[in-house]
Amino acid sequence: MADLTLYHAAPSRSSIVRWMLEELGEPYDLHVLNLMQGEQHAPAYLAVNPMGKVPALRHGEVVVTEAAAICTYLADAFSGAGLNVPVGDPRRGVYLKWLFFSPSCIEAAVTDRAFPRQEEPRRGMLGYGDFDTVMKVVAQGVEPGPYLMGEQFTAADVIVGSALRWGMTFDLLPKRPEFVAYVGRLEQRPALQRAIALDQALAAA
Ligand SMILES: N[C@@H](CCC(=O)N[C@@H](CS)C(=O)NCC(=O)O)C(=O)O
Repeated sequence: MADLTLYHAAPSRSSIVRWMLEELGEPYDLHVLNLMQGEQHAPAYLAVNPMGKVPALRHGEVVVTEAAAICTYLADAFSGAGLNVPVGDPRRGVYLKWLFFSPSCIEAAVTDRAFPRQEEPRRGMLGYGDFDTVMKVVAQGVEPGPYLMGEQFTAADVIVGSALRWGMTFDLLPKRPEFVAYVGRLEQRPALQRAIALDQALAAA
């Protein structure tokens, strides 16, 4: 039994964490939930994640939920893999910005566009401001490449890259050339290719 257990459904946001685990190369167990059958709302799982959502990660006695938090945690806990920017390094500020930017700005902007509100909220009241500004900021972030932190691939690429891959797959965000080039670079990574293949096999089983 591995020290790490991913509560998972394929494909879903827990696929982001599966990619991260494949990047780390650490052994992990899967606890697969059938979302269609509502297993995420069973009391046993609500004790793990009271939100009734995947992913959740158990590491020994520690339980972490929220994909971005899990990837941040894993990058720090297994820092030998070089996927974090450690405390004390001045680059950590930008690294954390991207880890938070994805769930708080990219995902919020994309889902608001997919499910429009009845009334247009004031820009100043929305944490992400507006969709076009979010896209422009991300494009500026990924354009220099190869990764968000330059030559170093980090957990921030797993998070932001997953949001861009998912968003473009479902036509929820524009296929800007900067996004296509960046996601193309990420898709060359053997760990992402492994995670995709493993999830496809799981979904087909
Ligand atoms: N904020 C969460 C969102 C997780 C989430 O929405 N997961 C979906 C799958 S992609 C889920 O578990 N849906 C099942 C449900 O809500 O019943 C994160 O980023 O980890």
